Amino acid sequence: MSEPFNNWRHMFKLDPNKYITEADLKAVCQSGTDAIMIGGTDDVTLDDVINLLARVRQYPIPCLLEVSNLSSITPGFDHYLIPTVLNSGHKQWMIDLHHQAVKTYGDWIDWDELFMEGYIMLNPASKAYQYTNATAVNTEDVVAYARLIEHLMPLPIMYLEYSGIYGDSALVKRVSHELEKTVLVYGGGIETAEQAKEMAAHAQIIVVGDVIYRDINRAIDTVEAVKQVEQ
Ligand code: 1GP
Repeated sequence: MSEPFNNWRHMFKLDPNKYITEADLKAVCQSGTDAIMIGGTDDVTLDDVINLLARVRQYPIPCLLEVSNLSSITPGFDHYLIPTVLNSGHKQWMIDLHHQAVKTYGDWIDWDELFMEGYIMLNPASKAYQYTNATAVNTEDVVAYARLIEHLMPLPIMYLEYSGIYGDSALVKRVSHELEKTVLVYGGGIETAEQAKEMAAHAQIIVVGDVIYRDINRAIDTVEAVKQVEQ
């Protein structure tokens, strides 16, 4: 299927709840990354999302909202990414919030702008893992989720989420062998060009988040690094 992200390799994730200087935002948006994703875990407010969207819109780059809660959804993004946390212990993170959103906004949704991400939370110490009441998984579990996402559901995106720590590249490689139609996204702990290259060898898209706020130059280096990698 032809989706906007089919040829993408790199995304920056900006947290509406974190401050970014104008210079750093410009560097991120003009880095050559394929898209900017706006998303966070806690205290994501409509005001902050709209403010960040307006700032990113100064630059000619696709801007996506990764929906965190119902109250911070706004029109104006190129695409909307809708996470469903498959290893959550609570049904609300898999389907109930989505059901509520469609009940409320269903008449106005442009379905072609929405893409569902099958999330697997893999860092028990992360806010996202705890917030969504995720449960521990092993390699066989993750491979089985990949097969569900690719063949049964199916979903356009599988997101291996290590948020805050650098993940297991062997697991990412193993999962990549299961996916043909579904795009594999990796996110978590990428801080160097080498790490970006390693994960980009297996995942189609790597997501770089937190290092933007700690070391902008290293963050920018990950873009060029990914371009050197054949998947
Ligand atoms: C977070 O996967 C993204 O949702 C990126 O992770 O912030 O650790 O880079 P980091």
